Amino acid sequence: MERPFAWKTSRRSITLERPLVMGILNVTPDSFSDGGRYAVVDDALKHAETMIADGADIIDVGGESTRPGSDRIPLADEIGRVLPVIGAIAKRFDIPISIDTSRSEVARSAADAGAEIVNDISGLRFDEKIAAVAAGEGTGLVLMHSRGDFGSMHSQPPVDDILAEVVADLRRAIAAATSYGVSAEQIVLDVGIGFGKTPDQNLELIAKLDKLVQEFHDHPLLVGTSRKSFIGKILDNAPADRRLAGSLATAAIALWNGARILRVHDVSETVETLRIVSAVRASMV
Ligand code: 7PJ
Repeated sequence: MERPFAWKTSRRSITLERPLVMGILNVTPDSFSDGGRYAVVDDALKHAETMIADGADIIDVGGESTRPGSDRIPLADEIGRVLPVIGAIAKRFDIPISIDTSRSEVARSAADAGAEIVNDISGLRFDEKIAAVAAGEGTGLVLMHSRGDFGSMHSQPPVDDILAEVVADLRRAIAAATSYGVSAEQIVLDVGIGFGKTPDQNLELIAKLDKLVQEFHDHPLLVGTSRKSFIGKILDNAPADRRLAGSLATAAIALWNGARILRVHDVSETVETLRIVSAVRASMV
């Protein structure tokens, strides 16, 4: 029996009775415009508006790329990129905003500017004080599984039993969050597709997601497969802009296997996919 959940953030309680779509909003310097701050914020607002119209439930704002080969950017640059965008979205729309960061200073500023969820791809490994921010501000907290440090995240030697490793590491992350006073209702877990896993292990985690749902029955699961390279690998090395069908297939399977929140680039297509999966699911009873 699947339990309906609610996710406690600093601004509301988000119901998880139906699957939610988290729309990805990357805020990186715009190489096509003159790079002015106004252009960046304006583009981000338009993108957010489109995703909301398409049915996004949460907007995930990120200023630092964690893709393979990316370098860390200075803290001030990360804050400078995301803060104006978060402020502008929070002022214009009543939609939960999450900040994709693994730095507590960014998390705190973002929360002050209106972000109500902190999405930490390091699961508190890079900066444990993220948990202090989540506890103090009452934000939602996504603890994602990853391996290695920022530079070595995508080149980790594979482990034998990825499921066991994810379970053990997420348990540790929950314990760390709890020790700072973060409550269970604030915490959402994520297997971290593409972070320190082989392509086959990414597939295995999606296939066996139901085991993690059972294991962590107190916490909703978020999954992000959108346009990731393991999809391209199966599809004859399709580039990121040819991975939509693959992304939708994995979103459908993740939902079927118990994921509650899907983090995606293509919101309208994902919303339609999830509606169909939910309809089939509902006909089982
Ligand atoms: C994820 C993320 C993910 C969560 C990124 C990309 C890489 N946050 N941030 N889960 N991936 N929670 O989007 O390709 O899978 S950045």
